Amino acid sequence: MSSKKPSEIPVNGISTPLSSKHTINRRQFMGATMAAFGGALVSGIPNISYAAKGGNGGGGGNGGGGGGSTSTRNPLFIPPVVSASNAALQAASSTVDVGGGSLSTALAYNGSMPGPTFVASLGDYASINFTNLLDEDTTVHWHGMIAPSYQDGLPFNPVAPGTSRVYEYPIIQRACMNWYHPHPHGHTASQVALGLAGGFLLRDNEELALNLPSGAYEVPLVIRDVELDNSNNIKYSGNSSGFMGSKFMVNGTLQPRLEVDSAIYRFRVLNGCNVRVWRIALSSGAPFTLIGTDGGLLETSTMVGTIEFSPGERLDLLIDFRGLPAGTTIMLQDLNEGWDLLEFAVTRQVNLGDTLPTGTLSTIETLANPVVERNFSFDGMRQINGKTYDMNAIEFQVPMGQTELWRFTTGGNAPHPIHIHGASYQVISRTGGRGNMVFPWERGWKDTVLLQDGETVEVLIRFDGYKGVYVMHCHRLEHEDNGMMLNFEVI
Ligand SMILES: [Cu+2]
Repeated sequence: MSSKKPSEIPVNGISTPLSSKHTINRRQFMGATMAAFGGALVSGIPNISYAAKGGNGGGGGNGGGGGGSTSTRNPLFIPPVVSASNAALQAASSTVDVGGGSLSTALAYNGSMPGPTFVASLGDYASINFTNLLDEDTTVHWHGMIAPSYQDGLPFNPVAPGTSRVYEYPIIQRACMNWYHPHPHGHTASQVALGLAGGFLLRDNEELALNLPSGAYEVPLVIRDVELDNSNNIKYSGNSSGFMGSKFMVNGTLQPRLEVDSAIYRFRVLNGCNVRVWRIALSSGAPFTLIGTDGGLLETSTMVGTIEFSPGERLDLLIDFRGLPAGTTIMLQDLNEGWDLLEFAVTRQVNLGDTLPTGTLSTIETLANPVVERNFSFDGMRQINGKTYDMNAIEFQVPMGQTELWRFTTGGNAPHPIHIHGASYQVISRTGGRGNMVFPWERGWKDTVLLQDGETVEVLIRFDGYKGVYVMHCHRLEHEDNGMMLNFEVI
């Protein structure tokens, strides 16, 4: 599935070029274990069985759970992990394994869906040579990254079919999970829905010092809905309102299953849908331990039973499987649709002595005292403040280093996930709609926040990165393509 060398493909979870003693111990431990298990979770190695196609919700199953299980779910794909220094990335029509050897055509980065998980650390220099092998313009936007305007993959800097360019920028921000996806004006929704997206993990010393679960115990989860045609190929069937698939995938796998040890796992979660808002919970009733959001770690962890998050938003979650006997299964569920998104199957009891973090995770500067207020109304399905996107217009200018209050409202047609490029922001209030509150998963540094009907959301923002033109837009991708987007310039 991937053009990467097998050595770059982790058995399970996210390997990282940085390591602490603790990390190495865990990885060695897991490596030995996985060898004993025959590497059943190695993604991209189809567990060949084409029988029993067409289960509910996610489609085909193959009975390939391993370990004597009768599960009809498919091993969760883990995208290859690649250093962002001197990397190559291609977007092309590809054939991908959507679970248990069932093949689909899709658009993919480096033949992998999701694309490779890039990893870089604060102070590194990302350099990614991108080639567009699609038959239309695309860009690669590094969602959440603080990058110069020309490196940000903006719609006015398209990469034509058959051409290449290098995206390069220093990593100047704290540890977090960003992601990358196309951002060409008018074609973002279809390209993303057809498969183009990938994770991008940033590391720093503050995060490393916490000794959070790593290696096989840190797993990305890109959760999205999907539509398949009669030949099992991924298709795009959106309209100007949006795209809602009738099935779901986690990391490109239909009906996925992840075998876990009785240990604490760290999940790096992305809502990769065009439109859908997920409301996740565990079937066991156990809470998630939320440790981070879009822009990295929270100040302290929070236990939460359900989390609602919209396209583009990320969650850094710990799930505690300690003490659970082998044979235990727990579903990660979406309460909005009643879908069992991912089955966790405890297959092995271990005693790592791992504990949930207590106390301070991170110190976050609190933005305060805005000197300018700006109001943005997200109206209909294509307008901000009564205007559709004009690629050649700069709607306003923002001085570097100035704290501002931006207020989002909507006249309807939500969900509108509001995403700003070029800086992270802090959500300070919500009124109306779901209530007068900022949810626990909206704390810390954010770059995307959900605006539902009837809501007004206020954020404080300060641009400290680069001068230049950036965009703000609705991350309901069809709304974005329709023109619910604007340019502004940091001066
Ligand atoms: Cu919208």
